[in-house]
Amino acid sequence: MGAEQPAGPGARRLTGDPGRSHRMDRETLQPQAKRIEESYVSVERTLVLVKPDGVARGLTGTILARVEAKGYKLVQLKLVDATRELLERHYEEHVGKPFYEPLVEFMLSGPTAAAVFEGNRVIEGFRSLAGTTEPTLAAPGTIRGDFGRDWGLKVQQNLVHGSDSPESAEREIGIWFG
Ligand code: IDP
Ligand code: MG
Repeated sequence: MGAEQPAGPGARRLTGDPGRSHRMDRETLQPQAKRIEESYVSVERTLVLVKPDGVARGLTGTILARVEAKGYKLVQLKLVDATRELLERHYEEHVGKPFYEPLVEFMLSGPTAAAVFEGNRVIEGFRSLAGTTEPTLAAPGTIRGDFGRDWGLKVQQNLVHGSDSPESAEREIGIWFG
């Protein structure tokens, strides 16, 4: 983990770099690449959801662009019509809270864009980009602060979800992409 992937075959064709010499370069450079890789701390992954309000408002691209512009790497992406069963697994920590059922209903109200982003400290980095849970109080400059507001509903429609720990990230990525 930690090393960037080489550009895809299309990029290689554009530069006219033949596949054979590319392979030789990789073999020659491998020991050095391995040393560089070992000098990095482990790369994290996080689950990012653009919730149904973000998708319905046409903000999916804008939101994902902010995460990419920050420098995190998009590694998986799909549009999902979440089922109740999936949402009950995803939000199991909130079972019994007053906003739980409205939250599940909200997440069932339309498609969600599910993405996995990768990068050092991406979990806290994304949550910082997202802003605090309540969009009224989220700082301007954050996703929730710039695009969210209180709509007077039982659940806060706050555009995005981001995993809150490496353990939740792996669990949630398994739920949405497993
Ligand atoms: P987070 O998304 O900022 O991590 P969580 O506490 O994990 O916040 O809550 C999950 C989601 O449930 C929130 O994003 C929000 O949509 C909703 N929510 C959380 N707390 C409340 C609340 O007190 N009132 C209404 N909705 C809430
Ligand atoms: Mg949470």
